[in-house]
Amino acid sequence: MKRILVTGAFGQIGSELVPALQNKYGKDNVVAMDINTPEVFDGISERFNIMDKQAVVDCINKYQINTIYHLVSLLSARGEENPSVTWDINMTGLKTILDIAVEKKIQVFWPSSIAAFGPSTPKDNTPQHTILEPTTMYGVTKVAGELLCRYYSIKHDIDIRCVRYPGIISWKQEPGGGTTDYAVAIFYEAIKNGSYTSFVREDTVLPMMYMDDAINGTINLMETPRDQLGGFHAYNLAALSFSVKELAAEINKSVPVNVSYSPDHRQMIADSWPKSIDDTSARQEWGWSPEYDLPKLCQAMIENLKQKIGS
Ligand code: AKB
Repeated sequence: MKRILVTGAFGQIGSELVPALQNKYGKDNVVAMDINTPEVFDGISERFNIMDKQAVVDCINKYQINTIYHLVSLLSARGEENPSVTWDINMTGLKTILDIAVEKKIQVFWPSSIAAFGPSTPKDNTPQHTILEPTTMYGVTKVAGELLCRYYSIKHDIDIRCVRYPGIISWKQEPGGGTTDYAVAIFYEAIKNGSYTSFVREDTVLPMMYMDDAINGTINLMETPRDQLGGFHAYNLAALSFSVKELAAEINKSVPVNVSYSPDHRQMIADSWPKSIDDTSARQEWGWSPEYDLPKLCQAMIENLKQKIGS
């Protein structure tokens, strides 16, 4: 029986992962933890700071947790506002979880990101094994986190699963503090105002993924028998890549949107990341296969957001 803890449960990914896990394993077997929790939530929630190790230990003991999805993280753009805090939250939180996982033999999921790559990484069809020289503190914590997970999985033989998410596009919860946030914000602004000012250039191409694919892939990876995987990998995960101009053109087919461009400091971060990803290992080892292409993604975003915010 799985007894699951999701940290960062009310962020962009957690808000959709928690209901998916509740559906699969039952509401009584999923604990949603975050530093802020909503007043109304259909399930078990716990509110504490990931830096409070005793609170993490108490929660794991209280619910006899055997699986953790550790999602707490400051993202790339916000991370640059206070790199020191970003290091502390992203790395101390992960180390706390890994230390407890060793003691209690807990299975762990931890998200890395395309932010682990940097300007010296090959930009097209970026290989699984390649140069990891990021230029953001968020990226530094992703590379260090991957290495820490690898170390713990070898040294202590704990079961850690890890993917490098691209930008995730979703409608339930807005992302906060990421560089790829423009690819979500454009939908909100198109529906609300018919116009959007992009903080990256129109020719900026980044790897992206619809949330449903991210959730299905994450749960599938965690469900794959360990001996089927070729040792520890932070798996490259691709779905689609497009420029802001191409995204705007696709949205324009159903919702008129006038896009202007005013690149800011986030352009440099976007320029340091790959344009497309080679995810052969994930496809071969655990059957990763995304369903959403650009038209399907835009249709899902527009239909759901129109219902959510009205138009
Ligand atoms: C960000 O933009 O910082 C994140 C990421 C790619 O990890 N969405």
